[in-house]
Amino acid sequence: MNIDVPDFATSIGEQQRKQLVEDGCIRYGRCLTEEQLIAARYAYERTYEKFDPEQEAIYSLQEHERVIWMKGFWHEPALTSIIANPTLQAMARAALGTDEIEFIGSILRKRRILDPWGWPDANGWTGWHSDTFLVGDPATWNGETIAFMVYLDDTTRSEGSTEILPGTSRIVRDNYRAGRDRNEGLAEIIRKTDTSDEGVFCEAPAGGGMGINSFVFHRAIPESSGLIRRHLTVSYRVRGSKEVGDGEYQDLPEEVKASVAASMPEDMRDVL
Ligand SMILES: O=C(O)CCC(=O)C(=O)O
Repeated sequence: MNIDVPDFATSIGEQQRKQLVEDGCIRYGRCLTEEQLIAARYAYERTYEKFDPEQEAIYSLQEHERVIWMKGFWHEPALTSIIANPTLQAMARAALGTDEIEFIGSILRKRRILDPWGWPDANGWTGWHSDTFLVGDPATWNGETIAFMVYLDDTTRSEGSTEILPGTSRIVRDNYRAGRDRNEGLAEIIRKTDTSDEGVFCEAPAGGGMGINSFVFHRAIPESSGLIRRHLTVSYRVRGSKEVGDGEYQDLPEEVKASVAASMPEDMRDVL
């Protein structure tokens, strides 16, 4: 596995900072201890055990994916405490170019793996997209968002790791700032990548994962292992930036926020 940030890093080197800003993607080694990882896996399973698509807190983004927003697991400290993770926070500060960051929200995801699937099952959609919906108005733009997937199991291409399109973060960010069509100039890159095996795949060990900014083109690839890819996504933005992101943490009642804070060491709560 090609990892860009070593296990349990608490600071980010210049090379990695540049990669985060320019490529908009990083693969990191373990940031959870074995004990934290085991606790998180059981909390994940408890959360999905209660899965109910009718509940407000829990819904599905796509046919083959069940997404649980933080409202569905705020009472699980093994999951909420990951917001305080020193490696994630160091990478978020480097990616966003400031120490003044804030937590936006967190989700759990589970793919349905009842049958192998491929792009034809997605009505021909190749899956490529960026998350620019998370970025504020370019006129008042003062930041962007970074989302980390923390893997609960070793994740390779066989488990359908995310694939990114190198170079697209810079192109989409420049288009965005210049007020052009955000996807201008990407068709050729997508065409080439879709016909080659040369993609950049975000493989990482259990307790590690990957981070992507809001601009980089990425997609989830079909899995072949028949194993569920279990992960938690944790997102941050520049503090005080326009109301961007899912607004989900900000929407939680104060008593819930207090409980989330209580799951984190006191000196790591300033992202809340
Ligand atoms: O599940 C993945 O690998 C990609 C997730 C994704 O596309 C997104 O969060 O926008």
